[in-house]
Amino acid sequence: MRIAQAVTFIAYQVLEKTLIIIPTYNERENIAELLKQIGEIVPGAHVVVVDDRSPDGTGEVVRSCRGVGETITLIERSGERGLGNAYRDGLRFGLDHGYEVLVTMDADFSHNPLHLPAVLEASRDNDVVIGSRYIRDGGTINWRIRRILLSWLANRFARFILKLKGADLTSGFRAYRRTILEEIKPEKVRSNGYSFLVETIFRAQRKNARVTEVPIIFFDRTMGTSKISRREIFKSIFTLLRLRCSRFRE
Ligand SMILES: Nc1nc2c(ncn2[C@@H]2O[C@H](COP(=O)(O)OP(=O)(O)OP(=O)(O)O)[C@@H](O)[C@H]2O)c(=O)[nH]1
Ligand SMILES: [Mg+2]
Repeated sequence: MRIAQAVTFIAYQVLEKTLIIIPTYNERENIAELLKQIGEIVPGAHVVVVDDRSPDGTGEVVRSCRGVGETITLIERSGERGLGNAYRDGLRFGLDHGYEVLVTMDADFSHNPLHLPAVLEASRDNDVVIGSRYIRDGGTINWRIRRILLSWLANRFARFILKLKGADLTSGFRAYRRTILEEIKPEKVRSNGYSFLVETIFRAQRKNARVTEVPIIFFDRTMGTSKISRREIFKSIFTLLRLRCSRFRE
């Protein structure tokens, strides 16, 4: 299946300059295998790993992977750690290097690289594509009840407070066309955690972006450690309220 998909995508990848952005913090058990699979599934795509100087040596592992310096770039961030900061730097890198389609995905195999072809296909005529757990044919496997509830609540809350359209507004598996990112301007997205994802959709919707969802099956991580904290959850609630009250026009 993988090879068939790869062949289908070779022609497409030649036409569209695609960058896959992977934020990492302590993902040494996952990152090498993920990079290998991405290389097989979408051989024409480039990858940037945005690592926050993970203490477990994720950066070292990336440096030893095949393709580094050619199709794979490692950004080692300094300064304040955070998922939002990593997304911002990765997206900025993609815009500065002329990529047309910029994909974000997690390093822990929750986002199966086999979904990449469908996500990229949908990005041809959409500004933002969300890999969605909550539409027909999407789903979650292995998720603890606490995470299911949290995710459900976060989505409900975002839809209700910000009037956003979409079933899975907190999914980090996405593709953006460069034109919409140029309008949104990643550095203007202020959130620095998981709410970065909600804020980008909020801003995209304000720009009348074409947003679509494609189904994904989300696997809970089996290796490495979780970074979502109670503090992060409270910060996300605050972010939604901040966005609701904001009157920015950009
Ligand atoms: N660069 C960077 N990456 C991060 C940071 N926090 C999380 N990540 C990465 O962002 C992606 C999503 O984080 P996860 O920890 O998997 O978050 P989650 O999926 O909500 O929760 P779990 O899967 O239960 O851990 C993974 O690739 C992480 O390595 C951070 O502070 N900096
Ligand atoms: Mg995860």
